[in-house]
Amino acid sequence: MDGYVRPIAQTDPARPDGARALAGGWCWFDRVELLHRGEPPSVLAASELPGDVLDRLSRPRAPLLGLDWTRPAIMGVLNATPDSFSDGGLYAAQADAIARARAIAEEGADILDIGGESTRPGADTVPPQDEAARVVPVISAVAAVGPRISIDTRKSAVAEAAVAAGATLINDVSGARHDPAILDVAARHELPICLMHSPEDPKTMQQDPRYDDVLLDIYDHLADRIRLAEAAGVPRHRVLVDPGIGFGKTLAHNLALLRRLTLFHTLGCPLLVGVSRKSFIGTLSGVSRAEDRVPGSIAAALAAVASGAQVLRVHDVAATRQAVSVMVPLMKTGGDLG
Ligand code: HH2
Repeated sequence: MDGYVRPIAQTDPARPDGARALAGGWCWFDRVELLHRGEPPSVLAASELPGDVLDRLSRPRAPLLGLDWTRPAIMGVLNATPDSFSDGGLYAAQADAIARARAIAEEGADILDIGGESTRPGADTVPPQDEAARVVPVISAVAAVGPRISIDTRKSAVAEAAVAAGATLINDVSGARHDPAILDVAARHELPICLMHSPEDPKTMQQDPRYDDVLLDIYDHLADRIRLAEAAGVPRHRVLVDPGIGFGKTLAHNLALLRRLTLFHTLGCPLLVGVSRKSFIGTLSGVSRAEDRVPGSIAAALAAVASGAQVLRVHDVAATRQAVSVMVPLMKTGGDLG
């Protein structure tokens, strides 16, 4: 089909005839926005879409790791790094990291995302053996605690070591650009992988980022990364996609992506979004300390839920969980999730 198709997500209990569930989840749509580069958008009835496009937008996403996507999943962040932007240094000592992982599990995280390399703007890259030494003992210690473990890494050797220690999801902020062999690790172990958009180099990514059309450029980029994953033996149903909020993006870029987030459902993969404590929240609210940005983070997370995002990556698990547990029943129409 010519152009980019963006479902217009709704959560009202009154659904017109012909409304379809968005990705089988809690939102529905009966109209889509049609986007073309350099042209004004137009709105079209969903019934006018070709059958395959409508099917990809409405079909429930395949369950992964026991998550069936009937409610948003919460991914709690654990940075086993000395320099992450919001909690760097706090959990660098392994005992502290392990205690924090247990606390995140108790707060109700569905997934625990453990990282040993900061990807904040300007961060230096960490040798794979140092990164593995930070994360593997933590993964081994918490693998039995409860939530699924995700390894936040750009490196195949770290992913391999993390999987051996008990990680069952790979979260690659470079979208397999930094080390494409990471796709082979996911393929070989038949594990899901999250492919995020970010510019090539985190060190320079915030220096005047530019796009022709941020939404469509990132959509095309992720579509390419999925094709690469499929070629490496990772089927589309095992790929999660993430537009990479805050990675090589200005405030205007982040807002453009979050406002039209539903476009990414057209890729046919579960959508993961990380807004937690990020600097755009500080810019919008005037709150400079990252740990004080919890209310703004929750507002942005709930906006992502209203766009049908299946996974929220957050630092404040208990607070987000409470917000989501109130939001979801307000959107659902008495068990009719169809
Ligand atoms: N954001 C960060 C790290 N990993 N992964 C995904 N899939 N999506 C994100 O938005 C994302 C991510 C950055 O946040 P944080 O982990 O707190 O900081 P740092 O990279 O400095 O460790």
